[in-house]
Order: sequence, then C-alpha cells, then structure tokens
Amino acid sequence: MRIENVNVVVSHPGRNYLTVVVRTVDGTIGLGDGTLNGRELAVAAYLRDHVVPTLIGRSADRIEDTWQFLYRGAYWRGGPVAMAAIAAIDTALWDIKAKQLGVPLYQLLGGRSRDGCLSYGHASGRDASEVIDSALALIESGFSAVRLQLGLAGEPREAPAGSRGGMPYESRWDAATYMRQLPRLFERARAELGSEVHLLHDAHHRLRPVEAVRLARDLEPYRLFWFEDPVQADNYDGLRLIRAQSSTALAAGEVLTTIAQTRTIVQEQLIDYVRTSVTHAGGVTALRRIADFASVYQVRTGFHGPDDISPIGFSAALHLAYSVHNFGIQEYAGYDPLALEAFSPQFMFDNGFLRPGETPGLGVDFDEVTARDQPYEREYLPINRLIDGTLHEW
Ligand code: KDG
Ligand code: MG
Repeated sequence: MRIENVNVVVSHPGRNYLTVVVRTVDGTIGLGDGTLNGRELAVAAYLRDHVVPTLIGRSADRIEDTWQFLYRGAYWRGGPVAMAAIAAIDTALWDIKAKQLGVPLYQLLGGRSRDGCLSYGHASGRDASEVIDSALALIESGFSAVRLQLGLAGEPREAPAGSRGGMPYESRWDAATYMRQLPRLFERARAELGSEVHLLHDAHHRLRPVEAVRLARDLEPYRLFWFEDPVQADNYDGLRLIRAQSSTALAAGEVLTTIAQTRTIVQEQLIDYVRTSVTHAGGVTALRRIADFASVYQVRTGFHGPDDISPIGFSAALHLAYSVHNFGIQEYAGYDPLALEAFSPQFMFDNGFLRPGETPGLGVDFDEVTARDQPYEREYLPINRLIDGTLHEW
C-alpha cells in the first residue's frame, strides 16, 4: 500500500509533542512520535525538508527497507534529531501494518510474553517528608515501584518543564549535599515504605565516577531496583569502576540513539537495564533489535517513559514491553489531561501494571484539528549550575 501523504504536527497539548501522521492511498492512518524535548522543531525540519518528500509513493509495507533507507541511505548516521525522525516514521508504519492486519501491534511482535508490564511512577519533593508522601500516594494508587527524587539536592523536577519567557529554568546543584542527603532519604523510605516496594533513583549523569561509586555503595543497604545514569552516558570507564565496586543495580541509555551506542554497556554487562526509547532510538524496529541484543547478556529492558515522550511513543514501547522476553520495568510518568485528550491512548494501568490497547495498531488516536489550536510553545529542559555558577549536567 503506497504512502500518499505525511503530516508533521508539532502541538502543545500540555507540552510540546511532535506527531507524524502517515496516510496510505487506502486511507489507513499511521501515527508516530518524534518528540525531542527542547529541540522539537529541528526534528520537524529534518522530516519536512528531507524525509517526507522521499516517502511519498513508497510502499508502507516495507518497514525494514524504509528504516534502512532513512538510516543507511542518508550516509550521515545517528544523532538524536535523525533518530527521532526515523522513529516517528517507523512507528507510524508499524501502526499502519497492524491496522491493516487487524491486530494490536504486540501480536506482530510475537504476541504477549506476560500478563502486564510492571511500571514505576515518579515521587519527588523538596524534602524527604514530601518525597515519602508523594511515594505513598503512588503506592496508594497501585504502584509497587517508585522513583524517589529529592528537590533540595538540586533535582529541579519540580520546576515546570517549560521556562520563564521561553528561556530554560535554572537551578543550582551541589554533589556533596546531594550525596549526603540521598542515602538518608532512602533510609527513611525503607523504614516508612517497607522492604517490598521497589525503589529507584535517577542521578541524571551528574556524578563523577568516584562520587558515583561512593553513592552506589552507600545505597546498597536499601536494595534499589536501580540507580540510573550515575555518570555521563559515554563514560564507559566510569561505569566499569562503579560496576566493579558496588552491587547496586544500574540502568542507563535514555540518551543513546543507536544499537551501536549500547554495545559496550550491554556487552560488558555494565548495566542491568537498558533505557533506550522507541521515540529516541529509531522506532519499534530499532528498539526490538536492542532488546534482543540485550537479552543475550541478561540485560533487561527499562524503556524511558517520561511525559516528553508522547502517548504514541509510550504506547509503542508498551507493545514491545508486553512482547519481548527480557522485559524489566516500564517508566510511567503519567500525562497531562490535555495530552490524554489529544491522543486518546488505550493503554491500561491496573494495580501497578500496564497493558497496551487491544484495538488494531498502537491503540492511539490523534486529533489533528484540535492540535491546530494548540501550537508549539518555546520550552526547554531546565539547566543546572554548580554553586560557583559552572554549567553542569541536568
Ligand atoms: O527530556 C529529558 C527527560 O525525559 C529526562 O530528563 C527524564 O531522565 C529522565 C527520566 O529518567 O525519565
Ligand atoms: Mg533518566
């Protein structure tokens, strides 16, 4: 079935999302997510100027060939902008194929491997009491796994995703304060939340290796499900150091965009969970390959699932999570009501577990007409500075 038309829509139902709408000549519509937080318009330009014109008239059936055409055929490989663009098209083509065959996407990926996908929610606050209250509310709503992030230590999660006047929100961060406060938070969390709940933490690439080793060891008594992104994503030696000296489970990879980039951390088993996403690592086609590759090394999936991945990308990840054997856990940050209205996702959350929709395709709809009334707004991730003003990883 030929591709007749591809629309690239950047809209703001609560926050910016880039949605690709692929139409085939028989009127089937496939949806894809290419949202790259803070750089949405770059992906839109890449798609509109260089990808869409080459897709009109191509067969929508040839998903693998189209993936190779966009990746290999461009000569310039990888990078977050190109991979988000490829992801959007690839996801839309899988949506089309599943719709045309009349099955939910996970059936094309081998059928389900489990009854539901364990998910974790985000608990945060300005001090330990607030974080624990936030975690208790999540547990009350059914979660059995929660990520704990402390605002005072510099975690600016509390800040709006957007910005003041279209400029990034700025916060200060100090490693010594963070490293003092975090083990205390987890000590309290274990005492007040009990030993059964799964606890996670994300260090957002902020630590130097020696700091990360110390923290990973200090956290050992609290048996974290994982300690995420302790050091810069490309600092393999840093991960080796942590791995050799601590038994705290590690997760990394949300900023990686290709299977090649996951090679060292997976093959050397420097991590326990791989965090790549459908939206940022080249779509369903590419993420399936990463999951299978990781399975060889007993690395499980922990696909990135923040609310800056749209319900389309999130649903695609869920179909994979439901089907791959080496699923670990799925991040579920929840969505703004406006986003739920714009995309009508059919995935279900029940007692801490997620399941994708059962309708043909991804189980997502997109209201293009309403999207026109929710135009792009300039918004960026916050930035962090050290106490002396030096720019640091957020
Ligand atoms: O756009 C970046 C966010 O998605 C990221 O900072 C969130 O680290 C994150 C996570 O683990 O969800
Ligand atoms: Mg993260």
